[in-house]
Amino acid sequence: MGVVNVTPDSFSDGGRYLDHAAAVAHGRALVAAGADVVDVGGESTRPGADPVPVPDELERVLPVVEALAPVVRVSIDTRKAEVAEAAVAAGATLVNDVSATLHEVAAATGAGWVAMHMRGDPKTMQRDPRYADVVDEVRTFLVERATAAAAAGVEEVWIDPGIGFGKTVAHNLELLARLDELVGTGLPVLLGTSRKRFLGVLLAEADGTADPTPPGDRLEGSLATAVWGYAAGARMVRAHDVAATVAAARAVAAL
Ligand code: PMM
Repeated sequence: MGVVNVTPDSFSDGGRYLDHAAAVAHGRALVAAGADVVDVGGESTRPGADPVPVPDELERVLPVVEALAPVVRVSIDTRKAEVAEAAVAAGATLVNDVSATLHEVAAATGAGWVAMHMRGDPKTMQRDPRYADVVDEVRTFLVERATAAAAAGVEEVWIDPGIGFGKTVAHNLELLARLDELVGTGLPVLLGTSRKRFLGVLLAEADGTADPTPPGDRLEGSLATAVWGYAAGARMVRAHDVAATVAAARAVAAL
């Protein structure tokens, strides 16, 4: 799953694809690089981000969804029912839902659905997140959400641990180390580690630097965790660096 953020403020590519033509060209480039799905989002979910009003989000994403849907499977990355509905009407066939609340939209439209785990909302989620057992809590939540979606009639349900969404570096590492417990639910797992901050922290530690390595320099960590995820049984990885991730995924598949 390649990422097209039509936002001014996403942490790794904010502002680059706010222009529709640039976003569509980027989506096409991701397809050429091997993406099976292109995930279009119009609201940044980086920690501390402000919500975007529905009309603005629609204006950002709909032309991009429309242009890419004939070329590739499009998922819509949103927390809003109105945006998910309109994007599916424009050709998206997967609702990538970081709020894990939109299964009714997927049921009503026939789209697939990704339930991602997040603690709180992007504005507050990184304020001292705590769990008794992060993997148990995330798994229990996702299985409950997936069961509700299946009962509502959604035929394609993915689960995603939501790396970086209300989690410390240690929580993220524990979720990755025990990813097999999510895979063991039998539900297909989507994993998004690409360029995330915990990788910046790990890479900086490895370099002996105090500040996290910047998002554009986190490729090695992104690839290492994508390979780790595929090896543990994740079925899809959400990535910014698609060509490298596809090459790595092919190597894992050969094994
Ligand atoms: N991460 C981001 C946005 N959407 N969706 C899913 N399903 N999983 C993720 O891990 C995820 C997501 C944040 O990254 P971005 O700002 O680069 O899009």
